[in-house]
Amino acid sequence: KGYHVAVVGATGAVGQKMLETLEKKNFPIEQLTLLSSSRSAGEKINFKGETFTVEEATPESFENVQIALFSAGGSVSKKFAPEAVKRGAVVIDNTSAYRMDENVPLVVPEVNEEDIKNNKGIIANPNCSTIQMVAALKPLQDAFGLSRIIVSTYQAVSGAGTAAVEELREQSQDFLNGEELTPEILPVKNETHHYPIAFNALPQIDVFQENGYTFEEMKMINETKKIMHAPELSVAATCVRLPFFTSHAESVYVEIDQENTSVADIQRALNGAAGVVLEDDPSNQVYPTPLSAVGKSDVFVGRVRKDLDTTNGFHLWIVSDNLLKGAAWNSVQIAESLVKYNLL
Ligand code: 11C
Repeated sequence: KGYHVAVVGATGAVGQKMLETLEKKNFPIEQLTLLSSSRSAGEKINFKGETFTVEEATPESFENVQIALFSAGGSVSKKFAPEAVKRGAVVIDNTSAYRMDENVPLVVPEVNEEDIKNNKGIIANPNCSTIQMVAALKPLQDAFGLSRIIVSTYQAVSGAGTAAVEELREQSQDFLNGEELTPEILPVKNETHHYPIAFNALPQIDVFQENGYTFEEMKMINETKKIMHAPELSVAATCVRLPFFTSHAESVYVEIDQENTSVADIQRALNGAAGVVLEDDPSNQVYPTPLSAVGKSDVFVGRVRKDLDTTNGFHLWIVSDNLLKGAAWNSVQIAESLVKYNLL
């Protein structure tokens, strides 16, 4: 027995990874509907050896759909998610449109899987940089309690979409050829100023908010508190775009509630935790990197160190494929949880 699954934004970077992940994890699908904006309608996509034609999304596209995976931008989710829900589908939304809505569970299955039981038709998939951080920190929250997080990110261009990936590719060649650079996409497509990403670092991901933080930074702050059920947790973030294609890396400082905890205690809590792989052996230069995480579903943690000036602070390095655990895989995991709890 399988389900009628719709993928909205099927031709985008995340949509394609969603289809790859559904296929790879052998999610039970009886019928597949691939949807997009009018721009990409008509494109052909192969799934499990069968060719599907992408259709333009309309409200009627969701008739009889049981699970709708959305990844086509917030405005598409705002327009069509309620239409899908009205027709009986459960929406798993990979945009920021509904994440902070109190009627919408925001879910990373390793952290708060049971929250899906409270869904009213829409379940939100968090921002990629948030997902990998909370997945790695959940075992520490459970074992020791968490009071503070300070994170700096090193984020791949694929987080900004396929146009940003192309911009990095072309700009890198132009830079090495000594040609003049004409940035048009990064840091934010619709902003006034654009800066080169090739051989550079851009301390802006998404638009600035009134408090001086970017929207990406505020997502990490607000989503983390919601997912971890920890409104009192202190969270600060600095989000930076770097010139590599896939996987986000994060330098994270955490303060735990217990004193006298050792690096070995932290490593023990992380080792074997669901979805987390410890790669931490400085004596053999073992630690994760963005390239070593590409194509993998897990969240990798290395460089665990005790802070030298506090009694309860630790530093960690967290890396994961932003298109998989950060987006497609987490969404498919939520779909698996819906099946597991018989919520369809
Ligand atoms: C980036 N984290 O790397 C963003 C992309 O809210 O789902 C994910 C945007 C989102 O630019």
